[in-house]
Amino acid sequence: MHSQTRIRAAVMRGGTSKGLYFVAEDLPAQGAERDAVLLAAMGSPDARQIDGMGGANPLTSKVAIVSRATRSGADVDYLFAQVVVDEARVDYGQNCGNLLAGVGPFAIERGLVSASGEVTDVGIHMVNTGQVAVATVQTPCGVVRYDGDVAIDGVPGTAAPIPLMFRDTAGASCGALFPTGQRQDVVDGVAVTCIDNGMPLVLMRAADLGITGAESCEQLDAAPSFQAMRDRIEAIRLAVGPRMQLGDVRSRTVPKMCLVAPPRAGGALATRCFIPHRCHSSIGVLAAVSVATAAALPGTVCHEMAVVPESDAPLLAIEHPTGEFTVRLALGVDADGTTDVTGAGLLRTARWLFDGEVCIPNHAWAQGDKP
Ligand code: NQM
Repeated sequence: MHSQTRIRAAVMRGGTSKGLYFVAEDLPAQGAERDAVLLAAMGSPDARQIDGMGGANPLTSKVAIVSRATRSGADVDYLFAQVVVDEARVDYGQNCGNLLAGVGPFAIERGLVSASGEVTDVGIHMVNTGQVAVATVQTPCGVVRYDGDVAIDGVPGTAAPIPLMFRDTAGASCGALFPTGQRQDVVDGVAVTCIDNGMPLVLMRAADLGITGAESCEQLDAAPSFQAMRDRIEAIRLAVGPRMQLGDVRSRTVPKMCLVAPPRAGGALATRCFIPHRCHSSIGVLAAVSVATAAALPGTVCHEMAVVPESDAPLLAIEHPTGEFTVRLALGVDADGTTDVTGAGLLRTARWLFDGEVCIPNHAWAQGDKP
């Protein structure tokens, strides 16, 4: 009798994240068993994830579960799972726009979508929140192309471009773009903007927390002198969770916390994001879309300090610890004359790294329940 069960999986880099990609039917159905399998696959809970495929960081402990679309207007369903590194917990309460970049290529490689010429548009239903994103994959001669000349900050070298387009992401998780009903609130004496344009975020001015916003992730994560600031950020997060319609967020991965400062490198705004407890080495995709949205809209904590080009489709370079992330916003004007963000586009790359089977110890399954 084998002591491990093999499950077909690919390892891909999607944008600035990395994770395991599965076809849904290769995994147990949704529930405790699937979670146990994903935890065993990644090696959680363990800060080093030494007994699994995870990379001991939230950005490399991610899973994409892909299947044929269950709704019109999309080709595939993509369910994102954040496998918590040091807790026995799998969180489905957020999207990941970085792993999203790998979903189009994965769907074509696995035959869920047919390549359709030089480029193939893949409509991806983001099951976690219900919106459809469109990814454009390079498919010369019907084969996914990974090499190319596009560089994204946070990833060495260059690769083929994968443009991603989002619409209707406002309020994806919280029910409204500004879920507290205001563009600014004061929590624990700090002015915050709670926003959700695809990712629930709490924006705070770095200066209001006594820092410049140019600090490194290492400093922000570990320096004893910043412990009081980290505790304060978490206290604000716990306080705003229910007001953002997210309930008790003590053991959730959202909202993310984002410190903003005036741009230092010619971009629109400087950021340091906590996801939600560790500093992101760059910035999440939908986090960048949400930050850009806050920068463009009057009344938020960052609008005044942001440099936003005059245009109905401005390009905003969101600065982060390892460079910048450019988002193109589509702006419209509501019936009442207020500016509205109607969509966003950006460029990512992805790479197929490994194709094979991940081996799951039999103890991950309840006895007799193996697939
Ligand atoms: O915001 C990290 C990442 C993400 C999520 C996180 C993401 C997004 O960089 O869409 O991509 O915020 O946990 O992969």
